[in-house]
Amino acid sequence: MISKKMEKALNEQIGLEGYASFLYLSMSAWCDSEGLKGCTQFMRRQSEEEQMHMMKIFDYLSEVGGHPLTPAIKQPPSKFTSVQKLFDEVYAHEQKVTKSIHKLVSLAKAEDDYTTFEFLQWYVMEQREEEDQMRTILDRIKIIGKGPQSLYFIDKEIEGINAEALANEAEGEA
Ligand code: OFO
Repeated sequence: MISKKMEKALNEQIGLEGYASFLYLSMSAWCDSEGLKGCTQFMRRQSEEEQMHMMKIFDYLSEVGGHPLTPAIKQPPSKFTSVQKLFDEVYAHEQKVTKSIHKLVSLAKAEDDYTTFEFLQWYVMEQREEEDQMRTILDRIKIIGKGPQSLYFIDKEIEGINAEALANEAEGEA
């Protein structure tokens, strides 16, 4: 049986993952309106991934005798000033999620809740990968620079990163 404190903290995490899913969905719509096909697909896949992260905690809470709550999600921004700023925001959000996961790990440790501690390890790894991916994207945006066709090349780059992520996922499922 999970403690009330841990249950509350995991429910808050459900809200954070849900917000990330909506934020990335909103970003995909903005990318689409800018004609950035690769970025649209990338953000759409990220949104679905965050939805899966949310559901994983939702199901875990039920499994351990807790009560998962459907979160109230505030409307994310729908306008972004540039692709670089958009990815800056994604990176900042992922860093916030990482901090929150680490706090959950500390709580699980403090409560000697080894089941939740073990469950959270997947998220620790996932966040490391996500942050690494966002740093790679931001580095490449910087390298491409601000030339006349930079948006075209950035979009192509993100399309490639997305295809790679999809292939890795398919490999993981095989
Ligand atoms: Fe689930 O927040 Fe990142 O991946």
